[in-house]
Parts: sequence; structure tokens; C-alpha cells
Amino acid sequence: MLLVLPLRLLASDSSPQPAAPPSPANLEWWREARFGMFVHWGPVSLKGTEIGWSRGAEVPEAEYDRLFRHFNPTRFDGRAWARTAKAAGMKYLVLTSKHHDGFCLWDSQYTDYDVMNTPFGRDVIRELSAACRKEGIVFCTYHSICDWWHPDYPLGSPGGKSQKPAPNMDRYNAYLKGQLTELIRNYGPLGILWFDGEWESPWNPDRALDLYQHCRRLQDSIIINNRVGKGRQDMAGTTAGGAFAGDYDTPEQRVGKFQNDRPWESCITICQQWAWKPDDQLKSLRECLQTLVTCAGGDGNLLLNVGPMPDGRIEPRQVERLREMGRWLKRYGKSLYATRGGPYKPGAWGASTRRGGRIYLHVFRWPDGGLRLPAIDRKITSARALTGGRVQLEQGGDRVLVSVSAGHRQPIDTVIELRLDGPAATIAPRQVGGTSSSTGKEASASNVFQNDTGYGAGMACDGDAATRWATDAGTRQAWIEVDLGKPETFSRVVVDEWQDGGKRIQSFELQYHDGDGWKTFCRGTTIGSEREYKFPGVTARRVRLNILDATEGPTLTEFSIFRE
Ligand code: FHN
Repeated sequence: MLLVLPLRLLASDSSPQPAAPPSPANLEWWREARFGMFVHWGPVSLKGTEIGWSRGAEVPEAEYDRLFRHFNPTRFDGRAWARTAKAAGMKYLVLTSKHHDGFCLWDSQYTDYDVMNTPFGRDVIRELSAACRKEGIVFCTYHSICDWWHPDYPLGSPGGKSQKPAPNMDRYNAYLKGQLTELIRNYGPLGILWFDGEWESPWNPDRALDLYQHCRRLQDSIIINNRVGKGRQDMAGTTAGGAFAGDYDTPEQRVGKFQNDRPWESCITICQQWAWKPDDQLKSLRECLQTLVTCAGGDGNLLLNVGPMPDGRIEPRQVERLREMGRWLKRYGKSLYATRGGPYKPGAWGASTRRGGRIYLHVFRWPDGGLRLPAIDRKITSARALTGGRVQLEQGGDRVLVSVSAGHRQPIDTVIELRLDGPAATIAPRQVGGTSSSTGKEASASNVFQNDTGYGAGMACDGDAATRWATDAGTRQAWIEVDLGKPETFSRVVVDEWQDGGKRIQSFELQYHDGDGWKTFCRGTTIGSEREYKFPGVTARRVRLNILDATEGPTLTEFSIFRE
């Protein structure tokens, strides 16, 4: 796997010799791991509000910054956390060493705003990193570049609504590098340095590159994500202004799109909030497993987040959900671990993974006549349903037809192993399901993000899941229209909503134009990933999705109309 580095990282006689990026071998343990535990924890768990973001919002700043004086998680047990991750089938654990609120979960020589100065008085990172190593879990840390607490960091709250009276960014940068030196030297080796909080104005690409090189020189095997720089991208393959983009991409609260030329990892909460929140909504086993499978099918990892309680325990219901995932992975994990994504790209149907001469199909939804897949240039020598039942397989012409009896179609994921007459890696990735009749057609919209054609309506009708139509921040209502070029009869529409930050669309209607005006043929509320709508055949040339209410600027990856 070629790790493409921005030109500015390549050796040049003017700049200092950059530290080398991690070797492909160092990335391999992580790519093969596929599944990790994210942990957002700190004194804010006493309030049950969001870490960092509730400081100065639901919780007055002064009150938030005093919480550490009451932080005494006496039931914290690093071994229990490590064993929970292991039982879940997770291979690495990423803990917030310091979030945007500035509180440090280790014994830092650079500040008293750390866990040693709480009633608890124990070094959480020392205990947890040791426990992880005992359980064979790779220990990693999340570290926020922005620090709304530290007097030298210029901004004091989300969006810089409050400013520090006498900031000193150079001094803060030294503090940041000093603490990272502590973490790597005293608690390492670390698997990953998961940076965050890079988006604010005080941070810049030069500091990012310097920090990347600093950490890499301390431990050359460490993997560093794209949020060390201004390179956070929505995996459209471009980075803002050529900024530095670290070693891998980090789509958040959504499954990344298929991408097998640069590593990526979706970070998603098992509940709704990153930090612990009483009675937060817990994701179902179905959503958790299908999210993991779809990440692996897209050639990415899943970092699934838990928010431990103020007493130090991970909520029992979250532990149980993770145990259920672990039980499934014990039986079928070989279809995910150490595989690569594809060759069939993920979709509403499911996903596929591959290793050696095998393809693993993960079928979430069975079409009536069985799953029809595009042909591949390898002969399938056998097919076996790992989840049980006999596989009916037809390979010929332009397709591969796969089915199992209704009684063996699993409610969450039917796993089928196809054995080939050669390596699966050479098969080019391909979409499943015909191209829609809206692909490539004229599209228009009531609003486009900063009038940037890179986010125009056509991006939702190009059959490319890596591009999207986007609207301006704060947009609550919008429409996107497709001109099919001539009247067509269609009975199925699939809408794939881009979901960074959750499902934004709250209500919509699907309409066709009958020459006089727009007529509604389908209504709905939230949409999400690859949502399919079926209805009695409609014949029309112009079709639109009319968004009546959205929480934030609606954005679609694909708006697909399928002729009957
Ligand atoms: O603001 C943080 C948020 O609290 C959380 O830590 C997520 C995890 O990826 N990152 C930032 C939002 O992008």
C-alpha cells in the first residue's frame, strides 16, 4: 500500500530532513486490527454533559474547571476496561489523554490540572496502558491540539467566543510538545497518536508538520492521524489548501466511503454523546455490527467510542453491547480481521472483504431473487455460508447470483465465503446494483455550499460515493432536482445522506413535476445511509427531493432514481 505524502513532506535541501512516515509494516498491525475502542473520559462525567463542548455552555466555565476537585472514580479498573475491549474483539484502545477542556489524565510535570491533583490521585494512563499491554490490546492516546483551558492557548471556547487575556502560542506549542514527549516516553510505545482540535485559527500547517516530525522522532513506529494538520477531509481525496494530512483519514460519526489507496478509520459513538450521559441512546447490535462490517468493506477501521461513568466504570449496558459484538466476531471475525475491502463496494445490500483467494460477502438485505453481483474475472470454485445454510451460486455472463434459503438469511449479516481460482486482490473494486437512471443526468439545487461546484447538485448524481452535494451552513430547507432528459417510469429511489454530525434531514417530500407544478409521491422524516423508498410507478422527467426541515445544512452523497 503506497502511502502518498504531500510534496512538502518529501525531502528537500531547504527544509529540515522530515522524519520518515510509518513503514507500511507499522501500518499493517492497525489495518489488520480493523476494530478499536475509543474512550472519552474526564471530570466532566460528573455532569453527564459533553466533554469540552459543555464548558461555558451547559456548564459555566468556572464550574467546569473546578470539577476535577471532585473527580474520584474509585471503581476505575484499567484491567476491566482492557478486558472489555478484548472481549469485544477490539484490538486497540484510544483514550483521551487531554481533550479540548485541557484536563490531563496522566501525571504531567507541566501542569497541576491533571488527575494526580484530584481526590482520586492515581495515574489513569499508567494503569490503563499497563493493563492493555497485559491483555494484548495496543494502547493509544487521543490528544487535543486546542486547549480552551490553558492560558497560553488564545481561544477559550468553541468557535473562539471567548479569548484568553494574555495568550502565548509559542509557549503553548512548547507545552503541547512537552506533554506529548511525556506521553510517548513515559507511557509508550503508543500505537496511535490520535490528534484532534486542529481546526481553530491558532494552529497552522507549519506547526502541524513540526509536531508530526517531533512525535515521529520520539517513536518512529507511531501512527498519526490526519487531524495533526489542517488535512481533515471528507475523503473526497483532496486536502484543504494542500495542508498536511498525517497518516490516515478520520471520517467522524459516519462510515467512510470506499477508499483503498489511503488508510482510514471511522470514529463513531456507541451512544450519541462522546462523554458519558445518563440515559443516552445506545446503538443497537445491528447498527454496531453493520457499521463495523461496512467500514471493513470500505477498506477502513472502526473506532467505536464509550464514555465511562464518573465512578470509573464503563456502563454495564455498553459493556454488554460490546460483549455481543465480541461473540459475533469470535464466530465470524475471520471475515473481517486482516482482510482488505471489496471487491464489491459497500451499499444498502451489505459489503464485501477479501483475503488471499477468498471473498467474504456480508449480506444485510436479500433481494427477492437472490443477490445479483457484477461479474468478476476469477472463477468461484466454491461457496460456503459461514452463518449456516446451503449457498445457491450461479456465475456466468455479466453476473454472479448468490442466495441462501430464507431460513438462513440472517437478520443482521449473512456471511458467505467465496473461494476463487486465484488471488482476490487483483479484482478491481465495483459497485453493486445497477447504475440509476439519474446517474450523470442534469441536476440543480436551491443552494450549493459557497457556490462551489465541487459540492454541486451533480455530485449527488455521479454514482461516486466519495463526492456529495452540500449546502451552506445553517441551511434548513433546500431542494435538489434531477432532469432525466425524457419522461421515465420509476418506482424506487435511494437517498444516501452524508452524516457527519448525525442525520441532518428531519422531514422531506419526493416530488415529480407534471407540467403544471410539483406533486408529492413520497414523504418521510430522517434519511441516513442509502435509504430506499419504493412506491407505485411514477412517470415523469423532472424529480426532486424537497427538504422541508434540517438541523444543519443538508448534504447528500447520492440521490438515485431507478427506472422500473
Ligand atoms: O470536538 C471533538 C469531539 O468532542 C470528539 O472528541 C470528536 C471525536 O472525533 N472529535 C471532535 C469533533 O470533531
